[in-house]
Amino acid sequence: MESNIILALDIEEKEKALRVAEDVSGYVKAFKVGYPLILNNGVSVIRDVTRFGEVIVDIKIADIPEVSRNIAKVVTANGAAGVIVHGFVGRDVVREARKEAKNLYVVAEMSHPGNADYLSGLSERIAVMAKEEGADGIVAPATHPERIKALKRVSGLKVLSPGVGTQGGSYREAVESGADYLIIGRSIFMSPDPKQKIKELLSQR
Ligand code: BMP
Repeated sequence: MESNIILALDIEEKEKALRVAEDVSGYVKAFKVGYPLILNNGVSVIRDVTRFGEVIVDIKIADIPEVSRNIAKVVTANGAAGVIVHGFVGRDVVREARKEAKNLYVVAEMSHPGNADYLSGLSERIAVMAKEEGADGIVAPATHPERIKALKRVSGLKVLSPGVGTQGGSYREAVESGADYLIIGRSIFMSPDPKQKIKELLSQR
């Protein structure tokens, strides 16, 4: 099934995460694997999840360029089809991470209230830089769908958008605002029937 949902597997327990991944396999575009799963189970858990679909690793890389490149290299060697890097750390970081990631996604703006403290004032510049450095997409918030539209317009990049469901964003509004993929976690994996939940969301398209 053609799906625009990236399931955030923010689950610490490997067996549970793999059960959910198996259940929804074929109904998601990819799985997003991050700190909760990797810190508790080791980097090899990335490969485990790839049995059920592509994996985008989200440890929001935000280090100096050389270290960032090496982090991207390690997760790619362990099966990551894509890597997420923070944009606020600068162009040189994105450029180095680009060298090792198969697909690179840059966080331009975040979905939580604290985004307004600092990051939101930089988002347009980050999005343009991401495009110039050859990123495959940006991350922009479904909690503020007008920002999806604005950041897509300035960058021309694909938008991966978190914030639907538990954080208050609407699937439909995010899609209508131009989100290419929706990153969704709790409202799917904590529901009694994750696959059914995904089908319901997709039927709103
Ligand atoms: P949930 O649907 O449970 O709120 O999960 C959202 C996911 O998207 C989490 O994995 C979180 O790390 C990620 N995310 C986010 O919520 N906002 C952002 O701005 C960037 C993210 O990567």
